[in-house]
Amino acid sequence: MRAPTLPRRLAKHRPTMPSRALRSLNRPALALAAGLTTGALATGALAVVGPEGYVVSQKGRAFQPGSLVVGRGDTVTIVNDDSDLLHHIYIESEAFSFDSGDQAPGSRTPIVFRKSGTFLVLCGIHPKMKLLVRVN
Ligand SMILES: [Cu+2]
Repeated sequence: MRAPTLPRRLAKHRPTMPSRALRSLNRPALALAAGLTTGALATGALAVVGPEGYVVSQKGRAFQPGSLVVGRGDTVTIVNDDSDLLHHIYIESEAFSFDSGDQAPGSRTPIVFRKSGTFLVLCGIHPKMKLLVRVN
């Protein structure tokens, strides 16, 4: 009984495979978009607040979290948790510019956000790395 059903199952599954792959590819982008409009920006979701202010990890060539909300004057400390990669963050905007220089593995880079606004933190080495910081 299994042999005749196999081709049908394959035929049924074949068209869903590309869309499933597509969906998983789009998931980070969708999650980021959702985070930008709701949760992450509103609450600063996964950012850890400690003695050095907010802590954002650089791990797997990505910022974790990818966005956060802080108050004016708050410190965001960027930690290079990629044990074998250099990072090099910078911010270029009219209100505020910043350049970390090379960030060795394990290094911690504090940034004090003194101006309100929304700032994009980029990595000069990995163009896909983006961190959005909204300063209220
Ligand atoms: Cu990088």
